[in-house]
Amino acid sequence: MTTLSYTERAKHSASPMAKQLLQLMDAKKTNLALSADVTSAQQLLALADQLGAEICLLKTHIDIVDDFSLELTQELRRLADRHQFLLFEDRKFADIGQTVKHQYAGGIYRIADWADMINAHSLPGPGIIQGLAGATTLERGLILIAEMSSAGHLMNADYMQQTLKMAAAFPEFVMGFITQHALSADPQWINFTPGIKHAGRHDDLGQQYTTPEQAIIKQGSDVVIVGRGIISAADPLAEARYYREEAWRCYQERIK
Ligand code: S5P
Repeated sequence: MTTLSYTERAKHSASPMAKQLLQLMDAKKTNLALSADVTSAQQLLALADQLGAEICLLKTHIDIVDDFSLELTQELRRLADRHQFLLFEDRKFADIGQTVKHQYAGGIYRIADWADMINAHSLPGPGIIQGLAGATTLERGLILIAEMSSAGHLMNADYMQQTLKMAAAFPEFVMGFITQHALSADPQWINFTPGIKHAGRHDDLGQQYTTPEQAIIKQGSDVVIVGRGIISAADPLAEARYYREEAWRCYQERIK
């Protein structure tokens, strides 16, 4: 794990989108990502507007929105610009390059047009990265899924190290990893960690939770991704502020 600040690390990164996120986190003083897992456009926009000032990233599952339209994505972009956060579509691509190219740039969702970053499984091999990288000429970033939060996943230590190697071949496009712990001390890689909650150890469907402190200080995570811990709370804004302050305090302590 690295003890450099995000701004220092931006200098080590070959990925323009990683640089942008690292600089944004220090400038805005937030390393909190909101997982806005809601099923209506109105709920998604309301969360983005209400919590936008607290977060560096809004993570979407655009395909769970019942009343999806391209206007929704345009509205999200406007809110991202207004509140200064980036958009991360959690699409978890997992196919051959030729297929993911179309899934990313085309179809109903046209993800490449509006999402700053997306994620993908490394399982199919490097062709998936080449397919995604070649799908758009816009400045975009890719996060590789190295280690999941769910109980019983199949990603062992060897899989994680192979994922790291795969990323190293595409440093301009790959920003880092979805992971529960830092995979290397190399400061260029951003570690994004879902499965974060201060109370409650798991849900009924295999999700396992860890705290911001455990993730950031002990495991070397850089961006904590919080979903139900915020959006299911009685007061989502108060809860988002709590996670923001706690995650920022942990980052400050780590780089001290
Ligand atoms: O390993 C993972 C990877 C991801 S991207 N575990 C996860 O939970 N996620 C996503 O993070 C998941 O799809 C969901 O959108 C979010 C966690 O939500 P929460 O409500 O459990 O915080």
